[in-house]
Amino acid sequence: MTDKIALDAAKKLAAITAVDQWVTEETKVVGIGSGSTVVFAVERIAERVWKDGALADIICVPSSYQARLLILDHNLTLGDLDRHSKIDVYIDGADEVDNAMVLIKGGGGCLLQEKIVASCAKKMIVIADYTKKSLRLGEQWCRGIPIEVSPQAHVPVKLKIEELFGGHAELRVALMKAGPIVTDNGNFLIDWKFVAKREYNWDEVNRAITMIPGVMETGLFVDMAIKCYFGMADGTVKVQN
Ligand code: ABF
Repeated sequence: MTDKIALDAAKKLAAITAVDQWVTEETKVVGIGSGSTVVFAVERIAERVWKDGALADIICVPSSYQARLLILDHNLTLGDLDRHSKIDVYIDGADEVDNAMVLIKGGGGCLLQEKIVASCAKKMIVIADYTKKSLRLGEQWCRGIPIEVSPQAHVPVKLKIEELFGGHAELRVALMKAGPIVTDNGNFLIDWKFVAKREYNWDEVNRAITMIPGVMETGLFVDMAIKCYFGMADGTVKVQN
């Protein structure tokens, strides 16, 4: 099997297992994350609705433009936080998950809306392939921690983060340096490569970075997810609490 096929199989397994466990007849509102793993979760929800005739009235609240399109493409009911601000369960992928269930997210460019939707959910469940599992952050995600910033503030925010916590922060740019990547919210992204060997208190780091004027949100999700389902290379699923 090629890497891509193996990874997709692992993502799909994690997604199906988590959806079957957490999206039940009692679930009224489900939050839909972003990224390639979530595609399999939405497919599974749609299969349950359209093939099994289950989950008839389920409402799906998106965390990105991609998630919105996924919901519409699968003919599921699109919700929003104005009408559905109490979400039963939020299902999303991650770039890296450490042993304490701290997540790095935003590698695909979505994080601000994801964190807002996650914060409205009673439970956040992470689905990922085996490459996302780490003992400590930095083992897997060499691109760093994504931080969404107001375009005007990207230089001062970068300098402030480097001064406070070391490492190197850089503006995320499009291929061929065609310009900065712009998020769904019209902001820029900074990827902060922290010092891998340094011991960080991620809760404190997250709070401190969030306080810098111009920062919209960080891709550090601390104390948010309650369970992570990893699809493993051997066809099993590892569940982390
Ligand atoms: C989004 O998708 C991002 O927050 C996260 O970076 C990424 C995970 O993507 P994938 O499932 O494609 O690995 O949720």
